[in-house]
Amino acid sequence: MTKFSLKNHIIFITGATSGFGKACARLLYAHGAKLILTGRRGEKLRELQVELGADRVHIAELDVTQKGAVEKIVADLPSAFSPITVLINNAGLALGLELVPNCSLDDWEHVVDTNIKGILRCTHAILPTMVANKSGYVINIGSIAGTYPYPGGNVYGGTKAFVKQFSLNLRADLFGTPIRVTNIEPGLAETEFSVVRFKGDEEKAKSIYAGTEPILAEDIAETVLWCISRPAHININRIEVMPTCQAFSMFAINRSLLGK
Ligand code: NDP
Ligand code: 8X3
Repeated sequence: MTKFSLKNHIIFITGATSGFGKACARLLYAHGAKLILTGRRGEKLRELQVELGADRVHIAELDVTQKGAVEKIVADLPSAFSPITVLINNAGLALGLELVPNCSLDDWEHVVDTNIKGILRCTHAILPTMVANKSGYVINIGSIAGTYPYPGGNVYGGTKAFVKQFSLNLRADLFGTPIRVTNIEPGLAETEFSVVRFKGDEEKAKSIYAGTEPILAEDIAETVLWCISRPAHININRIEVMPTCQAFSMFAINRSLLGK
């Protein structure tokens, strides 16, 4: 089978320093794309640029919580890396797994600033050029946590529900244009996600995946590639991806209330 070519694509990835974003960078590069790789950790970006080669990789340190930062990166792009044809809104995080009464407001705000406002900032900065060029694709990385509640998911799940609905609403607003929008919603996946969630506690992070065969970052990169390689008349709205070892559970029922 011939390899799907992304030769004519310039792909902007947020959170390319790790996990899904890094795996997307490797796979999409292998298919011929030019990449704009972003994240806060400049050293990781430079390593990836050295690994892949600077001819088709532009890197830019970006903290998506910073207003105006994306606009500056886009304005400063070398002409060979413009216009952006695919935006992968991947940067995101969860902080903690505490129940609501025990959560930190600072953590909540950080997660909202990254997972919601980060996507808004990138989309607002990059989408208008796609519309003007009548060409483009926005891929958002949501989560099963945006559909299925679980104890400790609270604000993280709320942000991913936002990402899901925003993705669908983008489709509604882009009706009549050829711009495509997809929300990819992974389940249990082993990346740096849990180390970040548990604030550097590697043992606790490891315990999340113990005895499981989780999604790998490369699996999500393949999903992203599959979406981009659909013909132009096909839009994948949402994809929910779980490892086979994960499924749904019963509703919780409190049976201790009788007679109280
Ligand atoms: P990782 O922690 O491995 O990667 C997260 C990436 O996001 C890093 O590259 C990090 O880069 C970047 N990032 C975090 N905060 C910011 C910020 N403020 N500005 C810019 N970049 C930032 O986790 P995953 O690869 O698993 O996560 C990627 C996405 O997938 C997230 O949106 C996550 O919510 C989602 N997801 C993850 C699942 C999982 O189980 N792993 C399942 C479902 C969805 P840096 O630190 O260098 O800034
Ligand atoms: C990450 C998956 O189940 O840890 O989005 O929320 S989960």
